[in-house]
Amino acid sequence: MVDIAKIKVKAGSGGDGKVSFYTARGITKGGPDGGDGGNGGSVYFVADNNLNTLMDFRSKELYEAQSGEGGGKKNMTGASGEDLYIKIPVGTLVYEIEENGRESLVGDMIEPGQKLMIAQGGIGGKGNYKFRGSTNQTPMQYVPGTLGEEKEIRLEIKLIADVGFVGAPNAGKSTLLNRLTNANAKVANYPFTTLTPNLGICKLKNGQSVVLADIPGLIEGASQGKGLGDDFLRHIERTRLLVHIIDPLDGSADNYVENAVTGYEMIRKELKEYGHGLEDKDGVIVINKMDVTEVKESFQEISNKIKELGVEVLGISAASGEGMEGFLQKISEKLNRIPKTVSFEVHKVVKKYTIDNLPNKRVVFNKDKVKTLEKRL
Ligand SMILES: Nc1nc2c(ncn2[C@@H]2O[C@H](COP(=O)(O)OP(=O)(O)OP(=O)(O)O)[C@@H](O)[C@H]2O)c(=O)[nH]1
Ligand SMILES: [Mg+2]
Repeated sequence: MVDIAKIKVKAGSGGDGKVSFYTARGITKGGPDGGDGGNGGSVYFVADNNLNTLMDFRSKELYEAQSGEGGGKKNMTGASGEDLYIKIPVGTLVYEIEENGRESLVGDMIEPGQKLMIAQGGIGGKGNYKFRGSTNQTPMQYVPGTLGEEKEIRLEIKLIADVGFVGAPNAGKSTLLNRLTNANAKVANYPFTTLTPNLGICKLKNGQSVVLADIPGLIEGASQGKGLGDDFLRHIERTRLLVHIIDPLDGSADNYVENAVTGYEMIRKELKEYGHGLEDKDGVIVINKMDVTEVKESFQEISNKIKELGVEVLGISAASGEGMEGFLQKISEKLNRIPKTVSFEVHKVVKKYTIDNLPNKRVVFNKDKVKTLEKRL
């Protein structure tokens, strides 16, 4: 899954205003008739539900909207440049990279169809017709079109889900996702089966639909790049609730209680190292593989030990379905108490210029035209 991309966006320039004078047979000193330039096209991002990767942005770097055309004779306004709409997956964050390399979040595209203007098209200049007046009957002035905005952008997908599954490799995260949803995540008896996140929708008893996210396994030192690293944790940053899935069989044989406790602590530590608020998210802790006798027999002791750490655990079996009802009940209760805040605070609003607040509006005298006109007069 390509979930990060860097691109450049460039809006179209505005067309220049024109300097011209009306001519017709027999009329040599016609009045000014230079039209205005057309506006340049702007660049927009649009959130699209049918996309789930930023792969396409790997093969193309520059995204450019069309420029406006220059003004014409007979006071004709130049054609406007067409806007460019770039589709990106729902859940994509849009960062603007400033010249000093700093990034600011300018958009969080969480609603399908959501639009964000990322680069405004240049504004068409004014033709000399606009400068006519009783004291300026042969105006040589025009306003050139302004340049379109140009930006460097970083896109980053953070999946939108209610509940995120975290745990060591092989703990049974994908098995649990497949049991509860229509997902068909790959399951296998070796670590790092899941390489990219899987989503599934689970219908709760109260009719509520909950989006579950299964992510790759975390190991000790993931924050230092061990295993698959911890970048994929970004995909559970938006979740409202985490489910820790613990496999007591993971570790030394006969030491199931110890395995479970250290497994839980390892995940807590890695979440903390990652930061971004994951450590503070509410969680449901489950001991998986309760269908295995050894696990079942150690469950009470595991539960007591983990309770000493201040948290409660549930016993489930993703494989047999044991404990699912209580598990879903718990999720439902917790979610009811957690507000749906899935978006990130956007720091900077993209400036929107009009002809009145243009930062670089200039009036230019058309020298060539002055010469020809001098000749003519
Ligand atoms: N006995 C038993 N085996 C299970 C259970 N849940 C998962 N397994 C097995 O454990 C192995 C790992 O399961 P996965 O669902 O792929 O584990 P995962 O946590 O997604 O692993 P990664 O994707 O590698 O992080 C598979 O062989 C599963 O069949 C369970 O409840 N009981
Ligand atoms: Mg998996």
